[in-house]
Order: sequence, then C-alpha cells, then structure tokens
Amino acid sequence: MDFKSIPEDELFLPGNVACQGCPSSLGLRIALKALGRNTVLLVVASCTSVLQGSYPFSAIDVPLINVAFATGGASASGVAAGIKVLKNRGEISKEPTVLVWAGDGGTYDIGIQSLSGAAEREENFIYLCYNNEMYSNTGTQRSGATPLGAWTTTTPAGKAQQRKDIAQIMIAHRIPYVATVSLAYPLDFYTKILKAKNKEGTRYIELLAPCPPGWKFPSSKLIQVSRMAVQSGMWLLYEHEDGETRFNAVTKRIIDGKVRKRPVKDYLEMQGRFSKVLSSEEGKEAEQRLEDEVSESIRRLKGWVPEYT
Ligand SMILES: Cc1ncc(C[n+]2csc(CCOP(=O)(O)OP(=O)(O)O)c2C)c(N)n1
Ligand SMILES: [Mg+2]
Repeated sequence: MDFKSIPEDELFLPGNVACQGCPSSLGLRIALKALGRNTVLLVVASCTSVLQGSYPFSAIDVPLINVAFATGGASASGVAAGIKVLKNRGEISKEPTVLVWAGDGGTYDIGIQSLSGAAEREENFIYLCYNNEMYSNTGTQRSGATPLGAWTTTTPAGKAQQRKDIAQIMIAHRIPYVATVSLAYPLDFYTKILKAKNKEGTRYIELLAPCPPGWKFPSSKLIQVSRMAVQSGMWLLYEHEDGETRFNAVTKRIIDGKVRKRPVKDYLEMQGRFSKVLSSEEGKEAEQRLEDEVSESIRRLKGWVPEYT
C-alpha cells in the first residue's frame, strides 16, 4: 500500500465551513476515500454537524444523516437493519457501508450506552470516534477523554482526573475490529479503514483529533502535534482482532526498542492548554502521572500480544 493507491476522488469537498487545520475534516476526507461512494454516513451532534455547511448545501458527497447526540449506536443499528431489508427484498445489490462519525463527547460520555448496546448485539457498522479530547462545538468543555492537567472552560486550573480508555472498553465487547489511528500516519489510517470495511459486525476506530483553537496551537502544526502524540506515547497506535493486539507504525518501533519514546513533556509544550500546568508544582506531578499512564497503557495492551502471554 502506498499513497498512489489512494483514490483521487474527493467525497469531502472544499467549501465546507471547518476551522483552518480541522482534524475532523481531514480525517473524514481520508476515511471516505477508503470507504468510497457506497457509504451511508451518520454524523452524531458535534463540530462535524456544523462544518458540513448549511442546508441545502453540503460538503459531504455521500448520503448523510445527522443524528442526536446520544444515538450513534442506536441510529446506525436502525440504518443497518433497513439496509438488510432492502437487500433481502432485492432492492439493492451491493450493501453500503454504514459509518458513524462521532466526537469524544458523543462517544465516551453521552453515546456510550447506545454504542455498547449495539456492539453487544453485533450490529453491522463502523463507528469512528474522532477524539479532540473535549466538547469542542459548544466551546471547549471537558469530556471523559480530556487528559489530566488539560485546560478547558470547565477545568480552568487543569483537569484533575485521568481520561478513560474507551478503545479498551470496546475491545472488552469482543467485537471483530478495534483500531487507533493518527493523522500523522495517513497510510496506517487508510489501511485500517479498508480493513474495517471488509469485516462484518461492529467495528470501532478511534482517531486522535488535535483541535488547534481548543488545544491552543497554530493550525499549521496539526500534523506535528498529531505525530508528537504518537512519538511520546500519549496516543498509541494499535489494532485488535481475533483476540490479539498488534502495535503499529512508530508505536511498534518504540515498544520493540528501535526508536526512543519522546518525553510526554515535548508533547505538552506544543499546546497552550497545558501551559498553566507546566508552570506549576502540581503540573510537575501531572506530567509524571501522564508518563505513568503511558507505561500503564502499554503494559495493559501488551497483555493481548501473543508472544507476551
Ligand atoms: C442532548 C444534547 N445535549 C447537548 C447538545 C449540544 N451539543 C452539540 S455538539 C456538543 C459537543 C459535542 O462534543 P463532541 O462529541 O466531543 O464533538 P466536538 O464538538 O468536539 O466535535 C454539544 C454539547 C446536543 N446537541 N444534544
Ligand atoms: Mg470532542
């Protein structure tokens, strides 16, 4: 797989109203290239509900349904059931892929019950959570994905709690495919979407989505921040299928001892949302707790790697 094999056909179009350097729009552009036109997209209430443009215009060139905040899993279950009926009646020959595109607020917090229920029922769709670690559309409030120490409008002194690990929660549902992706590793991202497309059942993919205005960094640094997240271990790239986890890209090289992990501090320093924390005594403690969190996540994931067990 190389860049030349990625289709030139654009399904996420210019003329959208995303902020400059928006990670959701770039992610959606890559994901739709992998899935192609035969896709039904469900967008859970989030920045992505807005950036597509105002009705009757849309920058997204596949059938699209905007759904309520808590309903990603339930709405996709309904669409998947409808597609099955059309297929059984012979009204469609090739079943479209159902893709849910939801933020971290709509996934970690508000939509977790509907996603969990759908996964347990083995409903047939791909669920992609673009995780910008906050409620961005409503002005940067904390979510269950906000890391320890990060500024948001509801954590003005830095968040006091650790983020949860929802990809691990999804693995515990024993679904056929769970993967994490990054905008700095687009081929890994594209390949994982293709892989998910060719599987049946509930598939969960999570994209780290650094948000320039919310995280307070220049929009031109989107890819650098995305890359440092992986290089520092704050975002681990892996995929889980058939009961096994495989680390990918730089994460694998770090774990295999071929590349040195960058300190979490290098990642924190690129973002204004950690500036208060970095300059305080409690900040030093938060920095160490984040390093410990990275080590703990790697140890836990390694428990799934076959040669380790
Ligand atoms: C039941 C309900 N409560 C609140 C809202 C308002 N709302 C719309 S988008 C949003 C934030 C979504 O956060 P997230 O899922 O992380 O997506 P992001 O905005 O970060 O892209 C909120 C609170 C809503 N649409 N529905
Ligand atoms: Mg969000």
